[in-house]
Amino acid sequence: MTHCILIGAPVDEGQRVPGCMMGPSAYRVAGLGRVLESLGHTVEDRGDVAPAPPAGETHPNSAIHHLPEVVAWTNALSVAGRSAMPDGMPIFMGGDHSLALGTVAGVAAHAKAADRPLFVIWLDAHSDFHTPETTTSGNLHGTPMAYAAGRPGFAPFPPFPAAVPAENICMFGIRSVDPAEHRMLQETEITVNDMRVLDERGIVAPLREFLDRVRAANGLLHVSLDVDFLDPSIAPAVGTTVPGGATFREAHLVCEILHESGLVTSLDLVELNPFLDDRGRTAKLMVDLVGSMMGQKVFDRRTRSF
Ligand code: B3U
Ligand code: MN
Ligand code: MN
Repeated sequence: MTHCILIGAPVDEGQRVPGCMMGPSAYRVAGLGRVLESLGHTVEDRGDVAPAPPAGETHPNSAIHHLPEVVAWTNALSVAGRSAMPDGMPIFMGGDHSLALGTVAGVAAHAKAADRPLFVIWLDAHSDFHTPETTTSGNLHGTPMAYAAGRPGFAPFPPFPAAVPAENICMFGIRSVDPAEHRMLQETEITVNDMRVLDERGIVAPLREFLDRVRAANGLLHVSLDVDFLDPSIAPAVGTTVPGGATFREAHLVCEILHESGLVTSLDLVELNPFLDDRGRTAKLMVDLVGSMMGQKVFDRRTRSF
């Protein structure tokens, strides 16, 4: 039984398609809390985080938009994440992926204080490995993984508490990487399980390899689930759809294996744009996936087998 702490992060400023601010409400309406309680967990909804007024930071890269707002969210979500970690498992209901600048920072600060290594699984079509210097879209939702990995170039942001070592980062589902991200990723030891890898090897073996490393290191595990990890045919409610995503069955399998590992200690749900949804279908699928990650199963193989 886990104490689940729901934290709303209605961040919309990290990209340009308005609507992610409605994400936390959609998760509540779709019954995220009820599903978790039905699985035997306790649920505490801490409401939506309110950032401080933006302070006016600037950056020489003129493509960047809403920098002061995203810095303010980063500070507020980092505090919310750090203070939730000792009490249970924070589930951050986004909000676009720029919210992970703050959530991973908060979780990393906690991991440092607890003297435990932090591991991150990035379930996403994109690597989100730009820095404010390299982004050409100016959308800061394309930067949080580079911030957490300790890449230089994040001067307007607070210093990241304890960079996540490259060997502790694993990306799944990647199928859209910009040239600058590609160059930077090739300089690191980050595991990039792009769609080519998943098509050839399946999703189970690479996931188990990573989870074995987390277990061996007694690590904390942060999962960042971007809606666009999923194929747009099953999850249309996202601003940047990329064809060729994870299927319904692959996504549930990932979540079930994450549950069985018992290793997940924090979770981001990002990029849901309810304004683009088809009668709540994507919101409901995301809630179902969290259910699988928290113990929902069709058949309990520990007690009976076919
Ligand atoms: N890499 C591109 C596209 C992108 C990243 N994350 C999303 N889209 N959702 C960029 O804008 O940085
Ligand atoms: Mn993303
Ligand atoms: Mn994405």
